[in-house]
Amino acid sequence: MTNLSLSPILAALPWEADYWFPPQRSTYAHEVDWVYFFIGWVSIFFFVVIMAAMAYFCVKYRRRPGQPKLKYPTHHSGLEIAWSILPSFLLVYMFYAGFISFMDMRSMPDEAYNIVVNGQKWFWQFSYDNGKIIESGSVANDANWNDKKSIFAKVPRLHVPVNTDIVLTMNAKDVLHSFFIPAFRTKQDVVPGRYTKLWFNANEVGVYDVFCAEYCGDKHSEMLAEVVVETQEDFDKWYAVASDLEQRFPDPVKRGEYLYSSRGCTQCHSLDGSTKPNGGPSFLGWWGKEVPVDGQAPVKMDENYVRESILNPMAKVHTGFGKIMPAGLITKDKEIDALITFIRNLNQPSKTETKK
Ligand code: HEC
Ligand SMILES: [Cu+2]
Repeated sequence: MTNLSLSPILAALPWEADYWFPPQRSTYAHEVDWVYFFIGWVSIFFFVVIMAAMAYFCVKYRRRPGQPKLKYPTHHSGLEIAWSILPSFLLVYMFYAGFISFMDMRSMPDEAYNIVVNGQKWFWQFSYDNGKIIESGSVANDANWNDKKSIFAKVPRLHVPVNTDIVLTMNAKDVLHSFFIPAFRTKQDVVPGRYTKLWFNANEVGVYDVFCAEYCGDKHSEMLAEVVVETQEDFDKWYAVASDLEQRFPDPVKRGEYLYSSRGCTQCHSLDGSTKPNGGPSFLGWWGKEVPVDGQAPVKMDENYVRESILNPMAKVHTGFGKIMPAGLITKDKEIDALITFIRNLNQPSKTETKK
C-alpha cells in the first residue's frame, strides 16, 4: 500500500523488528516497525556522529597553556541554512511515513468481518453476529479453556479467519480500557459511552496475546485475551459449534449457566440468595415457593412463572422490586428451557442433570 521502498531490504537485516518485538503478524505491522526503526536509527546515527565530533573537537581545540584566546566565528548563514533545511527533509519524511501508515490503520476497510468488543473491569467480551456468540472469559467450561491450566485458563478468545479484513467495534462499560495486540502492532482506546474502531488483517495462523493497555484498576494486568487466527475452514468449523449452544454445552445446566453469565442476568440476579443493589431477587431460594406479586395473588415460582418473567417481566412484578428488568434478553424457547433447568437445579440439584 505505502511506497516505503527501502523497507524490504531493511526488514531482512538482523537488527530489524523480530529481534526486539513479537513477529509481525498483520498486514500493516511492517509499516509501523519501519517508521519506528527509521526514526530510531536516524537518531542513533546523529547521536553518535555529533557526540564523536564534539569529543574530538574538545580535545583538538582545547586551550593550551600560554596560547592566546582566539577569536571565533559567530555566524555563518550558509552553514546555518544548510543544517536547518537538510534535516527538515528527514523530518518531513518521518512525518510522511508515519502519517501514511497511521491513515492506513485508521481508515476502516469497506467490506470486513465485524465483531463487537466490550471491555469491562476486568475482562473482554467478543460478540459475533447479533450476539449469537459471546466469547467471554467469565465462563470457564468451554473446551477451549480447559486445555490450559494456569490463571490464563479463563482468557476469552477472539477467533478470526486469516487474511481477512476484521473490524472491531469497541465499547467500554465502566472506565477507559485499551485494546492492544502487540503482534499486529495495533492499539485503540476503548471508551465508555462511545464506539471506537480498530481493524486488522492477520497474515498468519496462530494465537496472539491481547492486553489492556490503559491502567483500569486492581486487576488491570489480568485483563487478558487471545486472538486465535485460523484458516477460513477452521474458523467456519469453530463458528458452527460456537453458535450452536446445544453442541457447545450439551448439559442443559451448563448451557443455562452460560446464558446466565453471558446475557447480563448476573448484573441483577445473584446465585447465592443475596440481593444485588438495584437488582432483582436471587435465583436461589424462591423455587417452588409462593412469590408475592404487586396487585395480584401470590404465584408459585415454577417453570411457567420463570418463563413468563423472562419473556414479559412486567406481567407479574415481584413485590419489593422495581420494574426494571428488560424484556428480550432471552427469547428462544430452547434457551429459556436451559435457563429454567439451571435455576431449578440451583435450588434442587438433581443427580441426573449434574452428573458428569
Ligand atoms: C436490570 C436488572 C435485571 C436484569 C438485567 C435481569 N433481571 Fe430478572 N428481574 C429483575 C427484577 C427487578 C425482578 C423482579 C421484578 C419483576 O418481577 O419484574 C426480576 C425478576 C426475574 C424473575 C422472576 C423471579 C422472581 O423471584 O420473581 C426471573 C425468572 C428473572 N428475573 C430472570 C432473569 C433472567 C433469566 C435474566 C437474564 C436474561 C434477567 N432476569 C435479567 C431485574 C433484572
Ligand atoms: Cu482495562
